[in-house]
Amino acid sequence: MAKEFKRYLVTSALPYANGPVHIGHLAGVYIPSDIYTRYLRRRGRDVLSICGSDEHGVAITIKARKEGVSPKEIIDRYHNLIKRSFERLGMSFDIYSRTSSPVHAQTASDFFRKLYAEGKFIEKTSEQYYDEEAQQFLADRYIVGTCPHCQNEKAYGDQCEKCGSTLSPDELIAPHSALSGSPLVKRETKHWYLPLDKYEGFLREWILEGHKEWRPNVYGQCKSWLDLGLQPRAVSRDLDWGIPVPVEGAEGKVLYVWFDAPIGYISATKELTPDWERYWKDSGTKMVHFIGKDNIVFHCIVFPSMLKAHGEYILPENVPANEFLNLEGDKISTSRNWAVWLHEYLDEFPGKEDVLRYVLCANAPESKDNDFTWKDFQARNNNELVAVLGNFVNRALVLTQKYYGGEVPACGSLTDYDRGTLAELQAVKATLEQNIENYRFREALKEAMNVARIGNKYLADCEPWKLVKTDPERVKTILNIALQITANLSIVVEPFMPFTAAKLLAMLRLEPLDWERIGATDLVAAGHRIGTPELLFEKIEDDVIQAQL
Ligand code: B3M
Ligand code: ZN
Repeated sequence: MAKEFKRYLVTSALPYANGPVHIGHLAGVYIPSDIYTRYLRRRGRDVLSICGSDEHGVAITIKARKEGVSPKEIIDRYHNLIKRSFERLGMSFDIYSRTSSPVHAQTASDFFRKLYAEGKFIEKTSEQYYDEEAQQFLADRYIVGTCPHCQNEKAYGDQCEKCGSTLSPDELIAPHSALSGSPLVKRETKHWYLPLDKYEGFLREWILEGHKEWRPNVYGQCKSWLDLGLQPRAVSRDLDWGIPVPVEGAEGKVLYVWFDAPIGYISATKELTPDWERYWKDSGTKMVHFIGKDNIVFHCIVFPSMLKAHGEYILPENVPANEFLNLEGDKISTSRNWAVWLHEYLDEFPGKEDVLRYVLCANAPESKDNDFTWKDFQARNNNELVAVLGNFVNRALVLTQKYYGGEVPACGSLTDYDRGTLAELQAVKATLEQNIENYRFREALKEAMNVARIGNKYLADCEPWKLVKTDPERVKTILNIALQITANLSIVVEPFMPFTAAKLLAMLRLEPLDWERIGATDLVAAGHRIGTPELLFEKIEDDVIQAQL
């Protein structure tokens, strides 16, 4: 029996404030997260959606160095760009914060101090890579070398972007400095380590026994990590950009960005509500982390171990990580500027926010890497959004305007065909809910669009535009049913395409309808006057796609 939860805490991976958001981030993390959150709200659940910019880490200082500006300038530029472009896309976070905020510094420092005071860390002096030319220790992205798994020569000291595997600098082949290119020397330095090996038993029990329902790609990665055996992991770095390690003898050291960033979920919740502890510490909360597959180890192994070590916090109930989205058959890459940037899309395709939300959900890499192509974007817009959803709604509204001056006609006696259509409509709700509750958003979107398919088929089969001469009474029933189906669409599409849902309600001149009313056939009362029909979607022509290519 599924556990009953009193409230929901939905977190979305905090994008690095070192560049814009692209369609890979959206398909992997943010569209699924927003669908889930909007759905929970429509069902009247108590839900908080948390996000914000991840503003520490060497990805930012490398970018600042490359541009000859301060890291502060980089994070302010990209934090604002990302926040604004999420808003324009209709991402409905309850808060979009940032890890350079004072509340976060305090929260992360307190978290570290508690673990430190309770002896949860190992303090160890070791030899770390040092760049004598740049006069600084190197960590993570400051070290580049060849990935031992996939021979990618641009692998970083902490992660290989090509195959997604997590690395340590010693694993890299021919490591050298990303700053000066010079070979590396080793120098002694002290750091604090979280002994992940001590949490193997807990993680085996919690994940491998307790969460067999997690997505196979997530469960599988956790299992292979645990089977490989966990090592202590450094939670501090010799860097000057980040949160200072808040203990004696830690001058010049900051918290490792992957220790600090997940705590950003907690600090953002604190900024959002004084009630934050009810969400983070009460077992009645269902916490779900939306991330990409390269973040699985941090959200399923490292952060849960930190939370367990701290002792006061709940653990995530699910981590539905998506795989990667490629662009035109090639991996999306910020550094190679091979991406569709969200802010550029929004500028070039005004009014087409929902087209992007639709296509990225329909093609989401939920169980395997997937490809975004402009041809497919055009095809889905033209053959699904325009030809099915747009076409059906337009006919229902235009014919109501044309035959009844916009007044909803009364529904007469139903034929068997009508009853069959309405039965199909009534079957949507349960399937739609089941798919969303189980993070199957592609399937859920198909089910929502099924309502448009039902409506489109109904009108095509009944052909009211022919019948109106011979049997006007029958046409009233047909159009009344078509309008009820249109009203149903305004509910079911909202999590996926909020702008379209708003347009539908405006054209029907209705207030937002309750989720529980999906399948009802009395949503639009006879005699109600609808508004002026407008096209929900317009065809995208080849030349527009050519320009993108
Ligand atoms: N800043 C984003 C990434 O790895 C990383 C997520 C942090 S979530 C706490 O692409
Ligand atoms: Zn690799």
